[in-house]
Order: sequence, then C-alpha cells, then structure tokens
Amino acid sequence: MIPHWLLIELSQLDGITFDTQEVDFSSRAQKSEEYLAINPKGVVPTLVIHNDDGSSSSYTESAAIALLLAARHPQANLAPHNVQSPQYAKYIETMIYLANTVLPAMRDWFYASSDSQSSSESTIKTIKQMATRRIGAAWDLLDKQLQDQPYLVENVVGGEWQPTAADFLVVVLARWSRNFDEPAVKWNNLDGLIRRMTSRGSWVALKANQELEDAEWPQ
Ligand SMILES: N[C@@H](CCC(=O)N[C@@H](CS)C(=O)NCC(=O)O)C(=O)O
Repeated sequence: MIPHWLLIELSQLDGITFDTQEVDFSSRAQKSEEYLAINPKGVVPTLVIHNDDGSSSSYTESAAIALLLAARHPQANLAPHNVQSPQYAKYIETMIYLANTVLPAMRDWFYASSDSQSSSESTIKTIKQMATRRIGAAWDLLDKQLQDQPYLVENVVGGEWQPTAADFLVVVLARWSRNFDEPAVKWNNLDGLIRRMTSRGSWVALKANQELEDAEWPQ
C-alpha cells in the first residue's frame, strides 16, 4: 500500500507513470519461482524500476521503497531537501523507527500463528500481546512527536508544511490497526494526521484502485 500511495502521489505531482500487479496470496503467488526472482523474500511489496538502458531493477522493503521514491523525486517534497539539516535527520530517524519497530510488530500481530508455526492459542496470544504493547508505545511516541505540528517532521516548502514519506507510512500502519482494541485513531494527534492525510486526492485514488473493503476508514 505504501509504494502504491506514493506512486499515485508522484504521478499527480511529478507526472511519473507506473502500473501495479496484484500478487495473489490465495495461490501463494508470492512464493512462486517467477516472483522470487524479483523478491527472494517472498513478500510484498516489490518495486520494479525500468531503467533508461532497457534493463530493470527490483527493490524490496516497504520503508526503503518509500525512501527511494522520495529521494528520486525531490520535486514532490516528500523529504526535507537539505540532507545536512536536523529536519532531515529527524525524517530518517522516524522512517527507521517505523521500519524497525512498528512494521515488525505489525507483522508479529498479523502473522503470529504462521511465523511462529505454532497452533498453541497461548503462544499466539502472547505474541499478539507483545506486539500490541509495542505498537501502543509507538503510538504514544508518535502522538507526542505530532504535538503542535501538523506532520511528523518539519518540512516547510514556500512557507507551508508538507508531509514527508513518514506521514504516508504511518497512516498505512495506522490503518492496519483499525480493528485492534486500541486503534491508532484513539490517539488525538495521530487521528488529526490520519484525517489530514486521508483527505488527499491520492488517498481517494488509492482506495478506489485497491477496492478497499473498509472504504470508510477513518470513520
Ligand atoms: N519487511 C517487509 C515485510 C513485508 C511483509 O511482511 N509483507 C506481507 C504483507 S503486508 C506479505 O507479503 N505477506 C505474505 C507472506 O508472508 O507470505 C517490508 O516492509 O516490505
């Protein structure tokens, strides 16, 4: 979802073209020989970039793809421009925090049974509890980071705050928590960010493209 959303954003602002290909989990297409050739981890997402010389390169890891897209298209202002600035450092720190802490905890929550290869209800419950605790602690921290500012990282262009790739990524992660006992929208500042980000035209296009079953999130 994160590469797709950013690509829609870039195609609107920067005129880049892309297409998407669904990976059918029900037939385990993510583990097929053909797919493993472009992503040996056997997971989504994969970004394939067609190079000027006719070759193509594939890239994996959702947060890395987000960083890459932001860096390759500076006109879209998805990252602070000055790599020497404290704002850029905060941006990288936030992206790594989301990738290192929140994403793996989400993976643990959703894949508690298959990744642990356990059918023990108590094992699965413990994994989910640990993941939930980590995710809640992350929402606390990110909510504080949003105190008195509209986006996670100061990225002011022409006098106006612009969202960075970190804001797009956190909203995707927040959506995954929508059916948790404590969804991210329960944190006020995060809720504000989610509403700001999901009012973008690119989110509306993403929802239509992905035919999201819960098109009404956030309620
Ligand atoms: N660290 C990877 C994790 C990717 C991941 O776990 N993707 C899930 C979907 S959200 C997946 O492909 N699951 C299918 C599987 O594990 O077989 C990333 O951030 O790109």
